Amino acid sequence: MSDCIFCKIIKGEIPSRKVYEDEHVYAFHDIRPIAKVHFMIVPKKHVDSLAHCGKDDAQMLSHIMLLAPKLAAEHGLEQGFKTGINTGRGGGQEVFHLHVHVFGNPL
Ligand code: DGP
Repeated sequence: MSDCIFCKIIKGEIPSRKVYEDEHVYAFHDIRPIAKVHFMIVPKKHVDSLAHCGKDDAQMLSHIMLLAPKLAAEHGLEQGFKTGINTGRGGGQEVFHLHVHVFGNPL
């Protein structure tokens, strides 16, 4: 989507602090962190939200969820972390490109 801020970040058109990248996902630090470590894992394919995912997205979703503990541990959160997926205006979603927040404070 041409006017999507996360699509622009994925394409490198807007700078970000990269955490991880592969063929399917891009992860980067949140610009407004709510913990010492706070990054988001984002599918490269534009999907508005979790509520817009279908069966075809199952592999992408599991890939993101399995990456979360790995990337969290690599960022000092091996003792634990929180995840969050804000969905829709009622769920407090601000950026309408699916993303999983991973955040926490290293012990
Ligand atoms: P939400 O849609 O409410 O789940 O959260 C969107 C998050 O995206 C919010 O915590 C702030 C972050 N954010 C918004 N714009 C940018 C940006 O341009 N760069 C980065 N790194 N983060 C952003």
